Amino acid sequence: MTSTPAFDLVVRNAQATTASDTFDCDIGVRDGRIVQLGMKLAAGAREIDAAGRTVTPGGVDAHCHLDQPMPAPLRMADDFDTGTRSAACGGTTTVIPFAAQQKGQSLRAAVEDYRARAAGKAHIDYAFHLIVSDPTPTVLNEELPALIREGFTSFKIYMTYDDMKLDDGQILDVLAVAREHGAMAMIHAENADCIGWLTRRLEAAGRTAPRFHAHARPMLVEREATHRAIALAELVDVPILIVHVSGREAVEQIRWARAHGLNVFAETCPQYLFLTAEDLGIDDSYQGAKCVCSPPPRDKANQQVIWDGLNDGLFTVFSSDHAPFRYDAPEGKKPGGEEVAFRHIPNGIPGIETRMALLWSEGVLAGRMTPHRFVELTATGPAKAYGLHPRKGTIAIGADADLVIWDEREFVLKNEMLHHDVDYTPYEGMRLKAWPGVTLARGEVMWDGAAFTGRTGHGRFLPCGTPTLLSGRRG
Ligand code: DUC
Ligand code: ZN
Ligand code: ZN
Repeated sequence: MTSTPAFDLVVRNAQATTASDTFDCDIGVRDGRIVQLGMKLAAGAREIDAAGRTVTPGGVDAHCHLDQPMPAPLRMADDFDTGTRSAACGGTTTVIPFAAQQKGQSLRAAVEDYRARAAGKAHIDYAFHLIVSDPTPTVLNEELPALIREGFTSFKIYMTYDDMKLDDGQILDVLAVAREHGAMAMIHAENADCIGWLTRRLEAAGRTAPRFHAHARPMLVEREATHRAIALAELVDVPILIVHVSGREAVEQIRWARAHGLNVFAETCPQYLFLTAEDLGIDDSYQGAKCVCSPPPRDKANQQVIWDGLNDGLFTVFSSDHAPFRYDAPEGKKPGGEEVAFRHIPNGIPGIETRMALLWSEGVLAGRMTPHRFVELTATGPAKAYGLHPRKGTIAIGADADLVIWDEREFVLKNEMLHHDVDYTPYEGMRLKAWPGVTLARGEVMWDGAAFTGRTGHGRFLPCGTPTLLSGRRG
């Protein structure tokens, strides 16, 4: 007589690593969830032997841009199909991209449009942050509170970009809604007027090559805006999360805020560990457009400041800020087919697939970071920051069976290995020491170490709860 297997899947002999512990166990999965952790579990319908390998929670990429509507001729290269395929092949099992409100558009319409873009396409689970660019009384009093109740519990505010930025009064209004309704406010902190002024001066001097993007956005403009964002949050008495922190001057502001007892959280991204302003060009070559992002990468000393902040708890979240624009394309870094002045180059770089391996390889395996800190930054922290924990971001009974089994092997990274729809990676030629050997999303194999094995439509929309980080004292 054959008996029904006790589990749909058992991952055997895992060296399971969470944000706090490492333990040897078998992981029993049923209906997409972890139902048992123990030694010598009964048989599963499918079994994967992880002997000798570390198993971490699947990554939660809490800042990525997929199929976000762009002004013509620009277009993002990755939609929910290619973007989540790429994420899964790199060990990420949850993404949180942005439903972006255009000025004049209702927030509800932006969410409905974005839900339609995602529907049936995602391979892994996804939630949405909102981008609030037009905080009308209806948005503030009706739409935002209702959307927060429906599971859109985080939103991003921009202090720069003409089509997105809010002035200080508007920011105060939006932060007050976050306070009243228990949402996490994410802030893009750069001073728009300083950037505009510097850009005009650079252009007047004929300095329009991609590398001057970094000259138009020195650390001072990030420092000033970070300081102002902290002051505005203090006034409203609400926690905030400063996104894509690039270096020392912003870090100092956040440390100051923390030292004064304010709940100021922070995120950083791979580009601030592995790129410098020199990657935007040491001459006027247009190739530097590949690394145009905001804030721009800084220098080696600032990379070390970011490593220190990752290790000492300054940062809660390590995201990709994947912004997929093709290099050699009229809808990408060469708008309309032209090599344009830096102010017209779409901001952002691809990185949804490389985020986890870069930090595992250069952080954990290079001895710069503990595996627990890696898990905290890539999975547990973002899940807590955005109301997805403990379903996402950990290895525990009841959590979704989102797992990465790591393979240690040396190789040279090439864009042709990746699964996004972008024609380059900024990390081309980097020597890495590891890559996910298997990615499981709710118990299904998405990546087997050689090929994408996921299923279109496997990914489900996740309504977010109140961010766990907000349950403590207020700022
Ligand atoms: N900066 C952003 O703020 N968003 C997308 C990409 C970028 O570089
Ligand atoms: Zn931003
Ligand atoms: Zn972004």
